[in-house]
Amino acid sequence: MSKATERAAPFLRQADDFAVSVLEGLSRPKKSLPCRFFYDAQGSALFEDITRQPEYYPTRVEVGILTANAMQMLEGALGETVLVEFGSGSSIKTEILLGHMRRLHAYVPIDISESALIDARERLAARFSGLNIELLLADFSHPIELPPELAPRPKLGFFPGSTIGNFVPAEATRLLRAMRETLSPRGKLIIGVDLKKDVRQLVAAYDDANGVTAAFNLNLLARINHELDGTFDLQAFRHAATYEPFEGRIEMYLVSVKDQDVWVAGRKFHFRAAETIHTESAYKYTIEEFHLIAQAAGWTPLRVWKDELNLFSVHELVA
Ligand code: AVI
Repeated sequence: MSKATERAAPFLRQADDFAVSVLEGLSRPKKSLPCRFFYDAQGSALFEDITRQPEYYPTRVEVGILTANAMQMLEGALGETVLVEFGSGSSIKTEILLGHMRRLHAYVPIDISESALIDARERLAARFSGLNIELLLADFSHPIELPPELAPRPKLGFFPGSTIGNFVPAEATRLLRAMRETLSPRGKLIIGVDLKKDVRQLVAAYDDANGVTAAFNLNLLARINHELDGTFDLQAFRHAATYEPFEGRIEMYLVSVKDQDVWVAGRKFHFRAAETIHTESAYKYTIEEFHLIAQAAGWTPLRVWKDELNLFSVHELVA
């Protein structure tokens, strides 16, 4: 077992968690599946592909904001800081910050995918020679104990991508509180948050013309088929994305195109024609709405950076 795996062992129950969550979610009167299970190898590749679709503005716009403002974002963090990234994945956006950090003590990417962590370390080590990279295999939704030698140093958290939007506001608050705990004392967080905007633009971002988001959504059923002995016919479900203005969120669904039975892990589930499985919510915030959530989690919001079209925001929060 690697050093990273050892540290994270208590958090790594993905396999059991998947079976229990799927059976529980499909047994509800309104069927649902948690979006955290989108990201098997195929799902992660499809997500990367989504970020390259013309309609999916968040990645492109956030990269632009980070590139234009990285120096400012890092003001006051140029000392012996520890950069902690939550759900680091491929660490692509981190390179923008790392390019501007001269006296970084260590970079700590946190992710539940050991292969993503190892790949990212390889790429970053090649580009930033001498960079101290401490992989942390863990679920960032709980407070995480950093290695003791790093804990007392000033810490800069990084949580890009508007992943915070995939949590309902109460969970988002809990998550931000856990991050504050992980980063304390002397913590600061740079976090990407997608903004409310024209409904057509929002829906298009989650229902691209090339059908990549549809394939990403349907891959969840393929994953259930492979890992839980499921019998989902992927042709018998279609992808749907809607914007709920009252909740301020995109909702993604898989819609049964006919009356059908599906078996999962030896249990039978019935789907009526047009019955839905809710697979993801993506909350969109105004600056003020996000400030309230951050404050409820004990953070003090400071600066905010946006693009010219007000599509996306990057916030600076201090503990
Ligand atoms: C990872 N997360 C921020 C993406 C989002 O925009 O909510 C996931 C996604 N789902 C469909 N497209 C992208």
